[in-house]
Amino acid sequence: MSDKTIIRTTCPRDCYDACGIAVVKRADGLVKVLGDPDHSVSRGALCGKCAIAYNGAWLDPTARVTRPLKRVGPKGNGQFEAISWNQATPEIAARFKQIVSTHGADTIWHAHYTGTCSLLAGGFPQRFLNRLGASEVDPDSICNAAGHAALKYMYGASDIGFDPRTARDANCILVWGANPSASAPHQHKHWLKETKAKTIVVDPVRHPTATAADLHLQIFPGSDAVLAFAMLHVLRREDLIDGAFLAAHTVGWDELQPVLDRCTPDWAAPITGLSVTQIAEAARLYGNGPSLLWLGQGLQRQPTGGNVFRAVGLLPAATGNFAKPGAGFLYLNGGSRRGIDGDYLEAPRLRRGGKHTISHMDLVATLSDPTKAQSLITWNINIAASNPDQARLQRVLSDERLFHIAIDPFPTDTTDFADYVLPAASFLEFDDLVSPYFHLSMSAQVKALEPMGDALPNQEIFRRLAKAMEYSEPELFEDDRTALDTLCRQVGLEGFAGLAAKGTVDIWQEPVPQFANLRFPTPSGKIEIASAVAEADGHPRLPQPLADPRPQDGRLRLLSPASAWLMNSTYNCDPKIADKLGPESIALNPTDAARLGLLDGDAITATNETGRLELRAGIADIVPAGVALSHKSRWPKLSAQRANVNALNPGRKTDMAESSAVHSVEVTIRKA
Ligand SMILES: Nc1nc2c(c(=O)[nH]1)N[C@H]1C(S)=C(S)[C@@H](COP(=O)(O)OP(=O)(O)OC[C@H]3O[C@@H](n4cnc5c(=O)[nH]c(N)nc54)[C@H](O)[C@@H]3O)O[C@H]1N2
Ligand SMILES: Nc1nc2c(c(=O)[nH]1)N[C@H]1C(S)=C(S)[C@@H](COP(=O)(O)OP(=O)(O)OC[C@H]3O[C@@H](n4cnc5c(=O)[nH]c(N)nc54)[C@H](O)[C@@H]3O)O[C@H]1N2
Ligand code: SF4
Ligand SMILES: [Mo]
Repeated sequence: MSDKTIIRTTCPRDCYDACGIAVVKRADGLVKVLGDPDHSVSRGALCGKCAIAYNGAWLDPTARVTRPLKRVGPKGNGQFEAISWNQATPEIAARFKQIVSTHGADTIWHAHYTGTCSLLAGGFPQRFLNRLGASEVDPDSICNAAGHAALKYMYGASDIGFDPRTARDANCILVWGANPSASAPHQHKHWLKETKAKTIVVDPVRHPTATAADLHLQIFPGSDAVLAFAMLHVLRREDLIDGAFLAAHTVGWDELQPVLDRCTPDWAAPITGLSVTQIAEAARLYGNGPSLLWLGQGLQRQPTGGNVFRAVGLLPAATGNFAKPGAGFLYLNGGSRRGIDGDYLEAPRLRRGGKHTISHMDLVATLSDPTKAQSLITWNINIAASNPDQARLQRVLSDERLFHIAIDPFPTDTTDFADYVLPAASFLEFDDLVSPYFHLSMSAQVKALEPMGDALPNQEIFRRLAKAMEYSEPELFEDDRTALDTLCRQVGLEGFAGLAAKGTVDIWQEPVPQFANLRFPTPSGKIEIASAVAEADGHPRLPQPLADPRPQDGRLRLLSPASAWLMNSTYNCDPKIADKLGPESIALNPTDAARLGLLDGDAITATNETGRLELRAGIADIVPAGVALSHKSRWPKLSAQRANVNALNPGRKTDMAESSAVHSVEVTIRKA
């Protein structure tokens, strides 16, 4: 008998990669979490952060929440006593029942997002929350809702992307406002390296993917619509437009012509901070298709992020980059495209009344109003680290009046504020399914270890809450295996056991062309360059060649995108990850540093009307003059200031879908 077993599973983080994992368990109890050598994405190596944290904090009972906890100290202090599930769920249910009868179920809010993107642990809890009648903080409003809204106006869908395998057929890959080197490490390392296509990156930050590209356009943030219009101007001038495609499959191209006439590269260059030559070169490379366009989520976190997406989204329409190999755009590939039935998973029919929803940008105001909010359930989320207006959020979470349940595998800043903390099992500890949002595949998350202590998967926690509430609808109690088999059948697989044996399967044998039948799910069935629906919603009929005004009075525009060593705020509690991160820093252009009299390593204070943060200056020309960079979402409680970069984020909304415009934050920097 072998002295080790290997269990194949999948990483369910909110990551483009969805790596295959091999968990090696030795007879002496030693566990190693490694990249699956046979998996087409991971190819034997996890990313740096997971290689550390999955073998560190995730396996360390002292780093985890392992028992249900009840608060004994003031909110925010993280003082709890361990209790049993048999005590926790009836006490929570009694309080929920009281709130429902006195204030209404809609004063119970729940916020959830990226903790795990596996289907059951990410979706099944909605069955209970629907039955309860709880109100929801719109998850996408902290991340990518503006881009979804814009693409729906134009293409009718935002979750149908190109099939990444078709990169072999592309002549050009344009990565616009995404940073695969951090947010999709294996696409950076393999997918982009192995293509014969010319690669272009449009990003204010010279990150490793930008450095490796054939052409990097280091654009000033918030001016992307101007660049897109100038590229279209060049494409039209040089006869690289697909007129037949435009005539057959789009509406509104004609209306755009007078605008395009004036959008010359000469006009765009000073606004974007790019040269005329760079703009023309990008247009020519993209025009020499077939071309792929990767629309990053960072790109739309701008005050006019919806407009930016409509403007950049014109490029594949004008060049006919659809329905053929090597062509298309990708924002993300959603589950429904594979046949996953979201209504089955989340059972919205269990809701009796209407559903109240707010944007994350309105969370602080809503929680501050007792007529609107009596209770908060946070699961799969760490709002005290990830959300804007951090100081005010911490204050409202400190209010004894707000009955707060937090569910997490780790003791985060958010769980510190809760009345009850419920221990979530980690992805290594239960079966589930992963529907990757880059590749068109399906993967099994397979239980490799027993849950730590009393921890339970989210879905089981909500089953227990449903029982304590004395609910009786069978959907609330459906077991994991039945649900997993049902979901597998929806995507054409026999069942979970078969998928688990394989790990990952491609849904289609060959790459599927994007919008293969050239019918777009818009009202006209065509790509709506001019959109009456957008107009009816109060937006311009056409995309606009707009740019944000540059910061005034010496202020800098502060970008806070994904860090290569964190997954949002997750992993920060692992000491080895904390070492990799080092002191919280801010990258400044040498011109700005000289103007401010700063040397590399100086302590600085960043301030604005929302807050202040002490940081260490890192001087490098990876950002243009006028722009600063500090990566998102450290654990506030690990710093003396009890704050991270979101202390400076006012929670400004985008033009569409009330989403986060976090990359529009402006700060004044001074030597501390
Ligand atoms: N300044 C700034 N802020 C940002 C952004 C930015 O670009 N700049 N980006 C925004 C974006 S894009 C997003 S998506 C949000 C993300 O924000 P969040 O969704 O809050 O992401 P995390 O901070 O990682 O918190 C996820 C929590 O879920 C927990 N978790 C992991 N697995 C499980 C599980 O199985 N069950 C349960 N119950 N919990 C689990 C983790 O331990 C972690 O505490 O942050 C936003 N915040
Ligand atoms: N390692 C790691 N991976 C992650 C995450 C993480 O926190 N860490 N988070 C996950 C989540 S929730 C998400 S949503 C994705 C996000 O992953 P991405 O889609 O890559 O988004 P961001 O990291 O926010 O930003 C990407 C790039 O947008 C650039 N950018 C900012 N403003 C502008 C602008 O005005 N114009 C242009 N052209 N570019 C701009 C930033 O400089 C940054 O390099 O990553 C996921 N993967
Ligand atoms: S976070 Fe992404 S890159 Fe890292 S192991 Fe998970 S799927 Fe792979
Ligand atoms: Mo996100």
